[in-house]
Amino acid sequence: MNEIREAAKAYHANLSQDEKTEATKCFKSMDSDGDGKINLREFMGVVVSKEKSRFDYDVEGFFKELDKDEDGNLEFEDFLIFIYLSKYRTAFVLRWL
Ligand SMILES: [Ca+2]
Ligand SMILES: [Ca+2]
Repeated sequence: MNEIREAAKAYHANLSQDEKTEATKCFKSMDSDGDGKINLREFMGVVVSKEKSRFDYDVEGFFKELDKDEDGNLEFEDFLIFIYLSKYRTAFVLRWL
């Protein structure tokens, strides 16, 4: 996971301002209670409804992998990995899960 984390950070650093805004918007739309973090319930709500075809597996396990500090919430940094993986490494995600 550390290698992917680094890649996701580099990916985010290279995004245009518009794309960064888009990523932030996406994060905020998933954060339905607006506390600046995404908990498992919020994550599952979006992933299971919108990405059912691609994420029809262990969403909870995936969430735990993303949650580096294991506090039960995805911070924006964790969320970037999700964006990065879902955009560019879908095949990898499927294998990993
Ligand atoms: Ca939240
Ligand atoms: Ca966390």
